[in-house]
Amino acid sequence: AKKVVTMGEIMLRLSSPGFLRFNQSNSFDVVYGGGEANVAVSLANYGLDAYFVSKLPKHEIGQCAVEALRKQNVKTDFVARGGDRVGIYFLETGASMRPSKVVYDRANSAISEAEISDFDFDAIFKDAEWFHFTGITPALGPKAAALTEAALIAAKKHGVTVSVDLNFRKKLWTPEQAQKVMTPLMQYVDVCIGNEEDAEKVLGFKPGDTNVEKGELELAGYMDMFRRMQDKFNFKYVATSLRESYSASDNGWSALIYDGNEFYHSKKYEVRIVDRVGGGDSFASGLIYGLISGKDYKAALEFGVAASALKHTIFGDFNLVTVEEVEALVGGD
Ligand code: KDG
Repeated sequence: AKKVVTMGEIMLRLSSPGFLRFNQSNSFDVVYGGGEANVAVSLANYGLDAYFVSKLPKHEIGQCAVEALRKQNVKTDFVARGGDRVGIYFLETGASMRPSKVVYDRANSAISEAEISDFDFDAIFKDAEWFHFTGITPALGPKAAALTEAALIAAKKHGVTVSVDLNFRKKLWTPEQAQKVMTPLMQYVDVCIGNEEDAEKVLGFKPGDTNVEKGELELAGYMDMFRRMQDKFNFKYVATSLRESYSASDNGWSALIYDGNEFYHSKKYEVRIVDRVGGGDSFASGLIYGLISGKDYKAALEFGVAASALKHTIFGDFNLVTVEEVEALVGGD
């Protein structure tokens, strides 16, 4: 199978059960997740040789995180072991007009303190076809930013295609910091994925003014923004998933891609949300899978948006769906 690589932080996710508020809850549901780990899990579930690169402590909780990946057939050969902390994130799931809440407890996690010398990037990228990273890892601190750049340089040396999910995380850094660190990394990127907020905060791009009411899809504005992004960075593709309403229970869910010449807007799904965390990651992984497996970019986008629509129905960060299940949704009316 084709070799794909993602790099980042996998965290312990502790969520209050059901829709309990944090201060009502006497227990937490335990799963593991993190933007790039979620993508690795999806790609492994689609049958690719998906390697996750990270660093995790040698203790039992670090081991649990490794096993959570292995259980999904993610290859953990390049997970360095050491350091003291597994990052944690607490999740209070929102409902209706009450938004979800996330509290991070991830400072000084093993991956945020990892050294470039913890990894053999020549071995990691040997015979690899694809490398995916996100704007979360460089936000963990200067060491993680340097590690990301080292990985990108190595990936390009090995002729690997690179995708980024810009993934702005306001609790980790400011837009100014994000732009300073992320802009120079765009020279290594072939496929850029990011919504309106990400493009603005991470790269300083805003959708054009389109006079469309807030809450509706501002497609023309996105198109204008994608054109300018592609112009500046020469991406092969720019893509985003699009959420049409801001209510927490019902959402129109579609996606848009630009190939430097033409735009394509996917079919739209009405999703009822069980767990939206990882929705963007499942879109990125579906798009990557589609492109890697030789679909044209429109079909790859349809695969990505269908995969992501399914994710909304699945508890936890990981999108536990097969290629057949996604294809069945793509093929349906
Ligand atoms: O995309 C999902 C992520 O937001 C979630 O897994 C947690 O990685 C995470 C982060 O840093 O926010």
